[in-house]
Amino acid sequence: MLTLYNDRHALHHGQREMFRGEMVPCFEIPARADFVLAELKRRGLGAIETPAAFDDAVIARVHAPRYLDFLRGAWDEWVALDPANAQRDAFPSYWPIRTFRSDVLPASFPARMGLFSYDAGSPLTSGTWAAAYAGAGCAIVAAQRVLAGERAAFALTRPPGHHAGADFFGGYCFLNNAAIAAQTLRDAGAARVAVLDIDYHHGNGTQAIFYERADVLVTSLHGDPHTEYPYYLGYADEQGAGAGKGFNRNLPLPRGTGFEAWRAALTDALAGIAAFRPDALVVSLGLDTFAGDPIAGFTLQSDDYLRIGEDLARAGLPTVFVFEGGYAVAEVGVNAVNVLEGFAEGAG
Ligand code: 6XA
Ligand code: ZN
Repeated sequence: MLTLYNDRHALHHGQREMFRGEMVPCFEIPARADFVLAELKRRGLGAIETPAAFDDAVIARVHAPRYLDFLRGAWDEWVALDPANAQRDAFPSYWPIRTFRSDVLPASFPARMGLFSYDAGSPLTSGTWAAAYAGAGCAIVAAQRVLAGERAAFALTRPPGHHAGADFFGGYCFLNNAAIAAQTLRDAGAARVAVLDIDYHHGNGTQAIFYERADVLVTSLHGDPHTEYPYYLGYADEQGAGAGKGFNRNLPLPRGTGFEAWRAALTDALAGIAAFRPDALVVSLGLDTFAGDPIAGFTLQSDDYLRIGEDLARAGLPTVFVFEGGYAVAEVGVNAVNVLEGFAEGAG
């Protein structure tokens, strides 16, 4: 399988994140992608290419211009507040929760930091924009290559993307790579695109971006938001709105769910996707469903990921895989590549 990769991902390197009242070392680290890359090479799973140049117009079709302006300049504004900030990652401190205005763009950088985010767990670093932009490029080119005839392609990107909304970051995500891949497919002629999110966490950003659209079906399997991040979205009764009514599907599962029940939900998800008759599939490939994941609660084993790949291949669709979460760093390479290999073998 073709992989699109850019080593600029490593420019995003958060030091610490807020976790239950203390600053702890970041879980979302460059080594995650390094392990996946090394495993791809070790198993010789196909060509690994770095997009040279790409048309970035689709990014502004997914994300709001004022958010993109903010992200591009955020690090310089952070350092302009205090030169000592060059040594510290940027975090929001204030958020415009209910009753506050979000239509006004405050001049204050810390105020805009909160306007464009929803948690304190997502450090913004000197290289965040460069890494996220290069990652979006991998997603765009992966989608283009699939349209050009590849059966599947893998965008090996970080930071991840599925929590990022049209105008906010959070959950380690800044640009929504899966949404960007789906929009690329749509713009190039795919009439209907399905996004299937199999990360442990609900892809609230992807859901929100497509919530009122009937051309992109978003289906997500994830830990029940009653107890699991991102808590405030991802419930089964969220089925889309307006023209998008019926085109969003959430399958929350209790913490502790093992592969048998998880796979039954995947079968259910794939049946819904087949009924939608999409022209292409985007898979938000999170590996934090693994039993050994430090911040999640399902109990999948490494071999299970081969079966997942085989199940996905049976959908018979041109498929773009986009890397999302997965923090058992030593195993994330094997688990990710197991999905891709299972898919490649299943696709025959
Ligand atoms: C809160 C947990 C963020 C979850 C990130 C993730 N700091 N999302 O893996 O898929
Ligand atoms: Zn996750």
